[in-house]
Amino acid sequence: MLGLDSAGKTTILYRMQIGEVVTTIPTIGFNVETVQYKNLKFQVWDLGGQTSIRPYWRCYYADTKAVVYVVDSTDRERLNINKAELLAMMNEEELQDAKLLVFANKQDQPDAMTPAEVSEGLGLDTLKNRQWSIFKSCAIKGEGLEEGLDWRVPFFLDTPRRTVG
Ligand SMILES: Nc1nc2c(ncn2[C@@H]2O[C@H](COP(=O)(O)OP(=O)(O)O)[C@@H](O)[C@H]2O)c(=O)[nH]1
Ligand SMILES: [Mg+2]
Repeated sequence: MLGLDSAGKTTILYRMQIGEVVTTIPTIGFNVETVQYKNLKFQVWDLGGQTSIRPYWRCYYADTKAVVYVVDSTDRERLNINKAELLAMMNEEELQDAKLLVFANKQDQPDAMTPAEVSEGLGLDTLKNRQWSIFKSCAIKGEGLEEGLDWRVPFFLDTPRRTVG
């Protein structure tokens, strides 16, 4: 789970209430929050302006099934930075098969951009060969999180579909 600082990632992690949030600081010095839930492991950290440590992020890409990208929908000023960060991340070799779930967060705010505006600003339409989805959310009220993170849905977990018949 990634996004710029203050997007709402930590809030989402705590709202999910699926396990204990553990914060670790790797020696190279960025915070990684982790929640382990059954066979799922969420790892969360902030993107933005950390070019020197960026190569170390690789250590966390292994077995990534999905990238959850959280956007502060009121933050029009940094929409371009969000776009650059997200597209750079999606270009990473190890993440080529990862699905992308975007939360257009802080929808309770009157000046929040709609998911369509966020999608447009991030350039999601330009992503090739990528399964992606965008949901509106309000992390402080816990709204929209289940719709997005519903791990019973094959989109998120990549569980094989069972055909009934
Ligand atoms: N109004 C509003 N504030 C939110 C929402 N989600 C998070 N926040 C607030 O935004 C700030 C940053 O949230 P945080 O989870 O720490 O962001 P992080 O840096 O991405 O982990 C905190 O003050 C949160 O209470 C939301 O949906 N609506
Ligand atoms: Mg945080």
